[in-house]
Amino acid sequence: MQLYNSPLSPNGRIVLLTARHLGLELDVHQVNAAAGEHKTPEYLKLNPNGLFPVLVDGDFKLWEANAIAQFLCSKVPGTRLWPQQGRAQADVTRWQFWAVAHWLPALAPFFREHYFKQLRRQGAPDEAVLAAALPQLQRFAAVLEGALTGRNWLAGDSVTLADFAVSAGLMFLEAGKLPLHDYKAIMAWFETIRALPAWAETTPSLP
Ligand SMILES: N[C@@H](CCC(=O)N[C@@H](CS)C(=O)NCC(=O)O)C(=O)O
Repeated sequence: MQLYNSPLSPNGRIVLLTARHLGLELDVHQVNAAAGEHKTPEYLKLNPNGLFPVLVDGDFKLWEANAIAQFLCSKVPGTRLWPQQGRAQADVTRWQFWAVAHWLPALAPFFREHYFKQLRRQGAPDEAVLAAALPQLQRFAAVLEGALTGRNWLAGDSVTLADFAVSAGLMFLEAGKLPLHDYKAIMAWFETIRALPAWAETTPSLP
């Protein structure tokens, strides 16, 4: 299977974490985003959205990171990353949707302003953007903090795709100056995630 990705993509990180945890080898093609490779007609045949990650498995092209993560789990029957029982599976799915709908959009202004702007030499962080983004981040961080209080994992009693979907954006905890350090349960959980071999082995060296 081929994965089209960028090492700086939190969504791509979900796929890399999943593959590594499952012990699946992916042939990773690094998309040259700076050159606009993901907007070329050839790439748009893989993903008409012009985004990464994309998985190619024979004649099957799959985009959306969490769908890819679920698909990878289907290659490893019995994996606890993606439980098959109704409620347990729905619990994991709930966090995957939450991460896409609420969590990553709440984090993104912070890593855009503090990290990507600097990388692209686009000037200083816009304090007005950061101030406007803070209430949403606090709103959803409180939800996550509540869910993790007294628990090691987001869903069930072992690591699942829920943990990967929600933690991936925290790859920019320091570089994006994410204001999450006062959330003790989130920080404790993230330390546990960081200690997983899959996390360490998929950590890019940030330019
Ligand atoms: N919901 C999609 C989001 C994909 C996405 O937004 N990818 C970003 C990287 S994290 C991207 O391709 N950015 C390049 C661009 O916007 O041109 C997924 O989960 O795969």
